[in-house]
Amino acid sequence: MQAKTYEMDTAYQPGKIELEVQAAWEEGRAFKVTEDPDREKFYCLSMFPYPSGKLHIGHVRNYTIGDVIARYQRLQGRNVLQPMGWDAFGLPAENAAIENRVPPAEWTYRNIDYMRAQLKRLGFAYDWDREFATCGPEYYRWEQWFFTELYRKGLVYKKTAPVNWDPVDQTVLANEQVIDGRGWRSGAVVERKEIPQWFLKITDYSEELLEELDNLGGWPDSVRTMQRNWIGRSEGVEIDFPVASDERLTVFTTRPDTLFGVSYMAVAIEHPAAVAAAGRRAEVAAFLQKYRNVGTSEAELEAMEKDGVPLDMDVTHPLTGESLPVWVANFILMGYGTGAVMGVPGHDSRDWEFAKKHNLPIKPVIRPMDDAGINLDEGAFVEKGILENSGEFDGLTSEQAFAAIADRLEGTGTGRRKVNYRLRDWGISRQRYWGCPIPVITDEKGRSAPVPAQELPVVLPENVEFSGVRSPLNEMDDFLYAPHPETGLPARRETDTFDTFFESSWYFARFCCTDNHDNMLDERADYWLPVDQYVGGIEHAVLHLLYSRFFQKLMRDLGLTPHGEPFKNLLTQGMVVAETFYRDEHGRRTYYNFKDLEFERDGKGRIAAARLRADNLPVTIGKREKMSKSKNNGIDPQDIIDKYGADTVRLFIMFAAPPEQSLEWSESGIEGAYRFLKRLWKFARNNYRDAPAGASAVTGQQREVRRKIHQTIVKVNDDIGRRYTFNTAIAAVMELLNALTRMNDQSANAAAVRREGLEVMILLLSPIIPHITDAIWRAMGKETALIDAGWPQADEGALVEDELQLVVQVNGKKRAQILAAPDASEESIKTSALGNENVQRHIKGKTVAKVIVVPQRLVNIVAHG
Ligand code: ANZ
Repeated sequence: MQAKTYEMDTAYQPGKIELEVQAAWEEGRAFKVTEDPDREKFYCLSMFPYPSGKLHIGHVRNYTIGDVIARYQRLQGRNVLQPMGWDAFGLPAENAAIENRVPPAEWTYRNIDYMRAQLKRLGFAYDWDREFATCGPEYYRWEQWFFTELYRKGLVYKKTAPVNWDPVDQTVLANEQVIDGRGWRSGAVVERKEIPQWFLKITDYSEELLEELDNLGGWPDSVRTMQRNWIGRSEGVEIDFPVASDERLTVFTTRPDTLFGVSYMAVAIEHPAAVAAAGRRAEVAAFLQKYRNVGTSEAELEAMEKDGVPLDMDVTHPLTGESLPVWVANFILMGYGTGAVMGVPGHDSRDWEFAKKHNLPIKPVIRPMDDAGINLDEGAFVEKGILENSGEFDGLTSEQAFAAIADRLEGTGTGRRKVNYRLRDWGISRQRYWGCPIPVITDEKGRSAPVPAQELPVVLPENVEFSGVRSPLNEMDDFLYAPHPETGLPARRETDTFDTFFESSWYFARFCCTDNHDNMLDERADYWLPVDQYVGGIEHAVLHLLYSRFFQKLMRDLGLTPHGEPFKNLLTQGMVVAETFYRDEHGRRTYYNFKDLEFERDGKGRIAAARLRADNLPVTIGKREKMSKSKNNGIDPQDIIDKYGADTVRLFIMFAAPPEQSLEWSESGIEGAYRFLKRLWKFARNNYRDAPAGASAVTGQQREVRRKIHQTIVKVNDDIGRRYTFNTAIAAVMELLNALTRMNDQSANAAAVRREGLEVMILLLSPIIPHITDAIWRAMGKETALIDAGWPQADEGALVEDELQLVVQVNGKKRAQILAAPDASEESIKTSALGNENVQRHIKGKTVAKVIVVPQRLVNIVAHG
């Protein structure tokens, strides 16, 4: 791109210059990239948005951070890819469709158009040629194809799983549509219903997903820990408790050392033993009925009162031969381990609660290492310790006993060591319309088959009457019926769609080759992947990031890419918080938005009091909280852009806090950012015209300011490139602007220093405030476009301190300090040290035997009397 000089306007007019600069980028296709094997690549990606309607402040923060990193990397000379797209399937489109009677597709595309314009207005350096929405068949056909490949590899299976069922609307509800246990529209009590659904075998990858976390050094530790906990690897033992002649009840335990403390067994309500007993005993049947509709999240189970009833069966302890009762209990998960546990009330809190409630024996078998007394009447002792009441195992530590008991059980064939994972296979079926159709056909006899590749995509009909009660697909015969691809019998298409996490699990790879209509990925993905910097919200720490890692491994194992991990570095940005304002009236709290309030501020610009404009009466100032609809403390970023321009918003966001911390929204902060841009503009206007080149002969203050310019380069480079502390980088440039402005020397040399300073500030700030810097750069008559001008290099010569202070010692005692140029000769330093007045006094009448110069530090004079 050719730069051209023009006169700078007197006033800073962000609205005008930002649109001009954006038009120039667009015309020059400034952010379009292609693969270049000779250049180091940098793939910078921000989590793509759901097109909900308009950008919220969280998006703006996320995308500004990503854009600053991308632009910085480009100035470093890297070949930078920064794409953008739309995570476009999902429930809100269906809800909006019901409310406004527009098809979800129409609503979605309209939102995309609006939000795209907003992103462009913010000046993000995206390669827009790669844009796609996941609801487009050219995108989702590849995930359908991918699914059918996984199907063939045996990584997909069907099994029944519970859903929320609304008995009035006769439909499945998403978790968000269940409010206090009732359907959001009908108000009916929601039931749990088991229906067949599709699953991906993510558990085949548990070990790899866990192990490779160790290599993700560019991820926050907190995210890696969350993933580790989610995968939840447990080493334990499976133990068989004989029931009758050849039946047995198997449990999984991580504490085989407590085996002698078992006083009962407990099974989940879905466990076959419980189901069988329910057929025989009404009490059991009633219990299962009672808990059938209760949620099964671990947190819910943990919080519930521990309830249970005895079954009509006993088991035998494999080591003591003792007979133990079997109960069904509401806190056992069918989906974990074997769905059955051995109850050890002395050493497990849940078991203790249960035993207390049902009067089961509590037996101590572990005592503390330090022999501290324990009281099992007050609670379980859950730590590891020394075994007691455990026969021949008495006296062993818990660790020793784990091994000894596991060996014994393995030896007698009544148990085996086992590693369990908390991670479950991924249920990908959603009973929703606005999603990617699952490409499966099932014939009259219930035989399912994947849709053959040449018949893909299975296109989701977009022009639908949407009532919201049931997926419209169920009424569309054209969509529904097709012959079975293998048996040829009449068959029906799957009407469920993929979980929308399916689309977001591989979009980052598709950005590398959006225009390939013959393959899901090609060699361009080999070039760009992995993503070098991923930026997004911490709320995606577990699912999205885990599924993406899983998909990357699947793509690798299908031979689509050599890379096994998708994201090399991960930055999770903090939230945006703001004050809340409310009134409590009639037992209800009403929150008020900034827009509707008048403020009184203290000397520091902080809000001291607030009144509602409508009635001019005070409102209470609440805590700072995450901007949200429920607290009514959001601001619309568009209002701020319209008023101050994109650069002010970008500068405020990057200046107010380091990216991972929460950012406090403040109007005065915005105004501060705006004032800085006006000062920068003014300084530029006074100094942008050609100045005499080369400022080598500078002296005194000029030299100091020049040193500051180059120190700022070093600092900003470290702050942006390594530490990601953009706020301190900006602060350093603000100081530099102050120093440059203060230098009111009118000489040609000083003008050259100011002009050099201006050029450096423009380059250093250009990733953050790309419009104003671009406009000034062009006014300066630069030949190369700013985005390709290259990051400034500090001039080592300018960095050198003028004179160094050397300590002068006489016989080991400090007697003086002298100044010397860093490259001063040893002789001149000696002469200067010996000539010092105070030194003279101390060597008076003595013979100088030796003068030792430690370069740049000290001079030691040895003198004898
Ligand atoms: C006996 C025991 C004694 C246990 C003791 C703990 C402490 P993690 O670490 O999560 O793998 N458990 C096993 N399967 C379960 C299920 N389906 N639902 C609920 N609880 C289940 O924990 C494994 C422990 O959780 C197992 O070890 C079992 O209780 C329980 F002093 O067995 B333990």
